[in-house]
Amino acid sequence: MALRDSATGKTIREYSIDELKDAATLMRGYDLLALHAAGSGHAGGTLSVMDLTAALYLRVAHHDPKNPNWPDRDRIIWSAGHKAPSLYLGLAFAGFCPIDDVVTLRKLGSPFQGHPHCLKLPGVEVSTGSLGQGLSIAVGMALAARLDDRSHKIFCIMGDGEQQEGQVWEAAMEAGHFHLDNIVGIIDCNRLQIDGWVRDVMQVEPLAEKYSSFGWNVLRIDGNDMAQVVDTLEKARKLTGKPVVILADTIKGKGVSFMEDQAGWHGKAPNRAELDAALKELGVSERIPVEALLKKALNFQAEATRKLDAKMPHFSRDYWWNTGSSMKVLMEPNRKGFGRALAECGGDERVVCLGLDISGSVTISDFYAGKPERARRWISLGIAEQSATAAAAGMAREGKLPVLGSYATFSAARNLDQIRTSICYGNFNVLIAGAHAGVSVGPDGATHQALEDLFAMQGLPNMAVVVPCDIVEARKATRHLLLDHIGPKYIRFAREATPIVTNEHTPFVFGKANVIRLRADGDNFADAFETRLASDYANESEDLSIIAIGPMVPEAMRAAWILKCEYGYESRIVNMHTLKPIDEQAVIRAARETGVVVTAEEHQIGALAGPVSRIITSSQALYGAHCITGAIGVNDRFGDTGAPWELVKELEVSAEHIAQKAAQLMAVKKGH
Ligand SMILES: Cc1ncc(C[n+]2csc(CCOP(=O)(O)OP(=O)(O)O)c2C)c(N)n1
Repeated sequence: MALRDSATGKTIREYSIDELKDAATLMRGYDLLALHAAGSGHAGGTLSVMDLTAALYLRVAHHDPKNPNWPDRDRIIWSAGHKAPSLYLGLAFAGFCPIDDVVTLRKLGSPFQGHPHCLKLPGVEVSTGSLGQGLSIAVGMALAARLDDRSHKIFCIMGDGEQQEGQVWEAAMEAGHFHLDNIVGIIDCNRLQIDGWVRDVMQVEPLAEKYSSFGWNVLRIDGNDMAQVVDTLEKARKLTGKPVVILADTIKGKGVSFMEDQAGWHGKAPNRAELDAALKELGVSERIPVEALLKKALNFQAEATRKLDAKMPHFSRDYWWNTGSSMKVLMEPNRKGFGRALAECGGDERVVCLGLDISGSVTISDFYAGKPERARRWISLGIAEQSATAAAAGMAREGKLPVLGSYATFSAARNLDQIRTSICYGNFNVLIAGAHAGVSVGPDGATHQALEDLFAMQGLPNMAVVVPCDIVEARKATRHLLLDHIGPKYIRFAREATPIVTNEHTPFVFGKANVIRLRADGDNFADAFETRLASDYANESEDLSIIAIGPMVPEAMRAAWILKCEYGYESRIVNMHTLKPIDEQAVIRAARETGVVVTAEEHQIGALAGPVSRIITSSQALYGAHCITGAIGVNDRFGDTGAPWELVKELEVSAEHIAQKAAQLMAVKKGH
């Protein structure tokens, strides 16, 4: 029986099947409430897996909430990290943490991060979020248990779409090879993934035959039938000689009729009306203190906001986006510029877009939306970034123009060796989109925030790297890279809406920076600036330069406004949209003509600061010249869970931080 007192070995509480059913229903209610309070999260998959969660945490697994690191506890790994709220509710109902606290889900500073973080919450075994890694971790834990002569079990919860990741099968082979009978894999077979039905995106069945041929015991059950779930988990504990996998057939969105079997509810949170309807249908409206918990969430948020604002650099007034009556700006996500360009240029018969099960939100699906004649050239490869990358190389070798994209962590990090060896080494013509990059994917948390991708991409020979500053530039850059640039190419963009600061007439020349100058503030933020190609720009002997990439360009423009209003300083903003090949002349001129250079990147410091520093320190044209430099970016830390604009502040990549740094450097310059 679960829930043990690790000191005495006694069972803390015995749950009957009916009590477990009831707990699972209540957990579903708390889950939806937490998602509603967060405003984001994964409803479908957390509901489908809730019966398994309740059975595991409250009855089958041996663990002690008072002693989360008890060496003989069973380990539960959530390879499907996006189902984190189910994990949190399993822990909370078992007594590891207060149930009410889960309502702070996905808020800045909450231990209930968008994806599980083992350093933030006791009872979370490992941090997950990048699909396909959990079973390998289970293999490692199982081998360690064997070396230590311990008899605990390692449960690993996965999704059926997740089975598309090749790493799952490497781990399955290892577990079979080593006869790791201390592993119990659990697959939440709800038959849906993000882009639709698993069978349509990339068939994974027959899973029973696959696991069995890899040397596993296979048990197939109705994963929403509590009696079967408990029976099977208890049986799995006892089987010896081979690892066990439980194929649990479930319904995505289980328990809420309008969410059941709906792909659209994969990554969505209910609004208030939907929450009320769901709680009513679950029959838990009266059992959950909804209003009190929503108030708790609001208070938690208010405190997080207060702390964050206290940490921000302060000026004589508020310059934040759209807070004043003038300098108004429109915002749209850069990713939409990528999608628009694919829609416009996709008529070229060589273009082939590869789906990685996140097609709508990265906008790659715009390529074929409303254009059935392109359906043949839209090829879904499922959640399999590594194979897709090498497949793209194969297509390029045959004269195609492949495009692939996902969260930048998955399209430019997980598959790095494939990009390096299969694509770049052969100089193949492949366009890779690093979507949702930087902090813009906020509440998903650090696992999903690519803050390192540019190091690798710009470090690869033959690779061109472009980081557009807004939706308009993203469209121009995509068009250029796709049709005019031959070779490996990487475009990086954000998910959140960011300011639109260029227009159709703004120059965009690959490899050539733009210089942006504040002319006069007015009603419209973008109109207050003038932009020229850096090579056409005549020196105005500004006080300082800010060299920026991507969404940091609008921040740099806002910093220039702050610096002008607060100190009277004139700033030269250099939009270095093409990070590689970098415009060396624009850097040399900024350093020589202004003597102060601040770099600004929404990335670990160095992707931009590194090349700029190299140019400043090693260009003959600057020998003997004075230049004071500073860098704004993420300072050697992981991201966090929080709203995107909160993270801009938390990770110190706002205009205010740029302005503060520039003012410090100006004080040094004046002291010379
Ligand atoms: C390596 C990786 N690629 C892509 C994603 C984005 N992603 C999150 S959930 C998901 C779909 C998962 O489908 P499935 O395993 O069937 O889970 P369920 O439907 O039960 O939520 C994807 C593609 C990710 N988290 N990790």
